[in-house]
Amino acid sequence: MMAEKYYPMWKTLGIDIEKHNQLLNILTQYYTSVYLSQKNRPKKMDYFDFVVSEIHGLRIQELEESRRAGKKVVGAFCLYAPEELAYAADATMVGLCGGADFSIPDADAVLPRTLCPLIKSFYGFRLNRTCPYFQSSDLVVGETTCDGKKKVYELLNELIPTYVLEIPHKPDTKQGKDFWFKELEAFKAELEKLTGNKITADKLKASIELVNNKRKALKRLSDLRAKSPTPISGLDALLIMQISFNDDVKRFTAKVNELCDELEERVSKGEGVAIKDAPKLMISGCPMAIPNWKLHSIAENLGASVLVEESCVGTRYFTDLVEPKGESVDDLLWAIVEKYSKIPCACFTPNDARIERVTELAKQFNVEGVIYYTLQNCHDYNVEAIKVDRTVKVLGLPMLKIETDYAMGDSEQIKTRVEAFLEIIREKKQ
Ligand code: BJ8
Repeated sequence: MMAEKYYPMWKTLGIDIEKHNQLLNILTQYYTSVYLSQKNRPKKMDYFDFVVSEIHGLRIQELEESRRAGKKVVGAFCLYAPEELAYAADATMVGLCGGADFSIPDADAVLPRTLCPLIKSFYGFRLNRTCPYFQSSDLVVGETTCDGKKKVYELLNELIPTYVLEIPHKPDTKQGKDFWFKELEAFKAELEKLTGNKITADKLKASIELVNNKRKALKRLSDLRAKSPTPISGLDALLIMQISFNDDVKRFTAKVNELCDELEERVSKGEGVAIKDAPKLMISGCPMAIPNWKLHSIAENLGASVLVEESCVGTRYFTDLVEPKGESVDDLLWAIVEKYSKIPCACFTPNDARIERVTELAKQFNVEGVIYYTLQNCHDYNVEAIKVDRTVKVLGLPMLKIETDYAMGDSEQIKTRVEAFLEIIREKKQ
């Protein structure tokens, strides 16, 4: 990216240009070494490479142009932020930065050190003004999923208007659904106030279709990864999922479908990316926001093939669609309630849906091992590993639990552990 041409825009947004340049240099080098060194990538990945190269440039320019035309931008961190409502209010929803170690020292100056890196990372990005998505957002929408996020949103609200959705922790019960319906009504009113636009049934129907189409395209991509040989690397598929939270929805959906056309051709010709007999893995656990590519990169460089992510940056996002059973705004809100209450996040109790999901995915993708990925100090995912491990054992598969942060300091140690894990899978195969 030619960074200089964006300086005036970044300055207007209040970005710390010098610090931001440091971030861009790190990202460019990391991306080049992790992504551009891969062999035999699908040609249609060109688009996604381009999006990454312009993720702080052209995409922000688009958002700023839309803001000048009167549209609002709503930033979010969680799958529980109902993007259908934002689009129905003619706002744009974007994912905010929270996947890099870069901003953590700034957060550490304020927050307790023993917090999950995702939380520290996003708070640090707002403090150090190097995330243009934060700087472009008119409103941030948070959620009461885990305690760490919930409390840090209070502090974030001192820096940028932050609306917090209260999430029922038993979302699949009647009380949970009734509660969530009321929260959606309140959020709808908040969005109407922010944008000055009324959310009508027609608008909501259109936005549900818009987002459903995105989810369908991602599901199509995911299903193609189950083919043998798999036509795309886990790293590339992860990148597409990560970009899905920032790119324009319509364009992104079209580009994912174009990529899937190419992958279908690859499948019909028996062309794949993984080496023959590569151990087939599922990664299950905490979300991996851009540029968190550490685990995929280690596993695939050691000859494994990551076929599926049971994660919010993965199957939890696209497995279910919003399926309206009526035409009124209330009917459509209830359809959103139903869909969102099926997201199996470890913040919920009990979270049996996740256990079922892991089982289904292990079978669909015929995986030979599961790497359980948890961020440090994420109690929900850390504790839920015990139940997932039991389930994976019943399936007769090995599981490796990796607890890590965003720093690269433990890469060698993780590499050694993944190497030993892949050896177990290879021996089992023989
Ligand atoms: S729906 S997984 S995106 S909350 S890793 S910040 S849980 S301490 S991110 Fe998540 Fe929504 Fe759930 Fe998905 Fe807290 Fe854990 Fe950190 Fe986490």
